[in-house]
Amino acid sequence: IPRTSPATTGVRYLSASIQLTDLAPRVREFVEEHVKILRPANVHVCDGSSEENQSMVKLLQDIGRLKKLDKYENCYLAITSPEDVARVEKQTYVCTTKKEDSVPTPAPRVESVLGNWKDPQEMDKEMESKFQGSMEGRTMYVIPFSMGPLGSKLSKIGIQLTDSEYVVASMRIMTRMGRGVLDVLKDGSFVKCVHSVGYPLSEGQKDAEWPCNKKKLAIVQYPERNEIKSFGSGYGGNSLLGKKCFALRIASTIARDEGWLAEHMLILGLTNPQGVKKYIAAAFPSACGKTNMAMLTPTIPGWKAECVGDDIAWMRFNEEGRLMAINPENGFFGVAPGTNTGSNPNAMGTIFRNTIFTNVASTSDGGVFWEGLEKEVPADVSITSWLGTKNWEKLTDHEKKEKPAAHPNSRFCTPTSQCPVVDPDWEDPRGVPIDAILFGGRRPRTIPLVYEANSWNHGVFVGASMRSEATSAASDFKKGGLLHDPFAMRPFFGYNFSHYLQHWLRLQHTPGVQMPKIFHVNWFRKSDGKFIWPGFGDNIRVLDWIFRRCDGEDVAQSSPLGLIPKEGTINTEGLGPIDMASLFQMPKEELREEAAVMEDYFEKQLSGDIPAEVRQELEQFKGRVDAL
Ligand code: GTP
Ligand code: SPV
Ligand code: MN
Repeated sequence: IPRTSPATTGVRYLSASIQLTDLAPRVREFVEEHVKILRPANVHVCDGSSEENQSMVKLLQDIGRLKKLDKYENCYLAITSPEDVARVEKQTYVCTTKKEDSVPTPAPRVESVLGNWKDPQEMDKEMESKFQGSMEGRTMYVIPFSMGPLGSKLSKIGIQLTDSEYVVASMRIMTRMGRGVLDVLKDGSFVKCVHSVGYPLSEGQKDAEWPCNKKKLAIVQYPERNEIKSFGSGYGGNSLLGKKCFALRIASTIARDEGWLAEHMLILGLTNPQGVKKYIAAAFPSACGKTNMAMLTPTIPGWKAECVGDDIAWMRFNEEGRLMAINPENGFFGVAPGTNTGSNPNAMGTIFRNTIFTNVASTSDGGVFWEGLEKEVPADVSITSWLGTKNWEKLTDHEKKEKPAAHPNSRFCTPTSQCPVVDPDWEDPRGVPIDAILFGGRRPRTIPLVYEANSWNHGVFVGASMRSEATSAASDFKKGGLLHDPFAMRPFFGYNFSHYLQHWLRLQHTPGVQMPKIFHVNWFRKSDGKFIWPGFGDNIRVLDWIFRRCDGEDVAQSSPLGLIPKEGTINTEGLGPIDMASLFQMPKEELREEAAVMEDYFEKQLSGDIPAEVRQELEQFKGRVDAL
């Protein structure tokens, strides 16, 4: 491997404990093949040791990409380019030989909103031209990582090549990474992940503060080959390839073929005052409350909530027919704004050690700040916004709204093991048994606080019909408008959504299985522009009702959408005045509109491929609305 002089590029090399010659043949071949294309100045195989991490973080500080936050223990701040702050759905592709394996066929003259397909060979050519020499003047890091506990039968291994030190340091938090993975892998097969920020350095060229390449962005999944190629972005879901690209897009395809589920879901353990424990999984779209619910602090005395995962669940039936879930991740990549001691004390108890913050504001006492922390920073500190505005605290309220201190999609990247309420079984290689699956989203009107699906088929229809207000987690949409986001998976399907529905419907026919109950929740109902429901820790009141439904208690009554709580069966003790009636109001005209929107969406997006069961559930829903 050619080594340019470190002095010419400013790049410093880390001492390597793993040599290329130590690698198993398949891994070595993958690396060497890409060295020829990417032409890095150096190659470093990550062993995952703390010494390696310390040098990596030192290097990141030397090149100015991380700033140490002196107020905390081993915490750092990264500020990205303002052009590289969220996932990019329009430039995200799934490439399969046949188009219909990736995306459903929409009705004539309708554009699909359920994923972008491209022919794999055509995409290979495009990507190869982007990748030619794209690591010149940089180090290529080789990251062996495991999604799921190392060695669990439910886990899968990937190897990511990257030219971003920020990615290496973040992957060390988000995944189990390093030498141990190579030992488990031996010469087995792995998901091949190639990532470049797309900003090569010629001799003597000064690096960008946050190298990226917006013009040539592409995030590409090849499910038939278990390969991922990502170019041009250093941000979260675009660059930490174990997360959305692997654990959702690639894994959902593997799961289809092997009869399990890879979902955008949190996993939470709940113990009631009688000491009975159940686990639930919940799918809410990006920035709609998964991390918060995963770490919930119950406001009803006697309840305990414990966190298994906050973003992704891999679920598979065991021999006893129980749906067992693992969290394939090792860290939280959580939304910072809104996090505070009131809303999420457990996140606050997690994030001030060994954490990388991205695009939050910093304070003059070496700390961090974001919207929601107003009451938790000392009065005399000055705040520098993520965009570099000094004395941000002195701006007018109007200016503060226009130019928030932290980017709305700013994040913390922190180890799961540090969570004060991490579940004792969160790394159990067998997973935890799931009793209920929740869907939800931001619905200011029409959709009640909670309802239960009438059956598994109805539950699949409920998941398919999900809509939610757009958030800052994806850069392609204006905040606020209602977007379809079936199963909270719209940006993450690795295969045709119509086939995905069939897969979900099929699961109930697996011999001897016990299906979880399905519910829909909505913490975001508004009146006069304000949330009606207090949310956060008070969501335990809804979970308590769900728990009782799982035990078969007679606390539900029918409604057009599904089973809703009988009057007085949601525990509101100690809540103060709350307009429960508004939370459950379902005006006939709004339900009609809801049904019409669903029908239009299915017909336009799935055209002739709407599964019969889903069509039937839609007709039944329309019938129930008409009968009102
Ligand atoms: P991703 O990491 O993007 O997948 O997001 P997420 O689903 O984990 O969302 P998260 O829990 O980070 O919440 C996003 C935003 O929703 C934050 O600003 C929270 O403060 C807010 N939020 C979460 N739960 C509630 C709730 O129960 N009520 C209200 N009103 N807001 C909430
Ligand atoms: C999401 O957008 O759902 C996230 C953040 O969890 S990212 O990793 O950027 O996809
Ligand atoms: Mn997410």
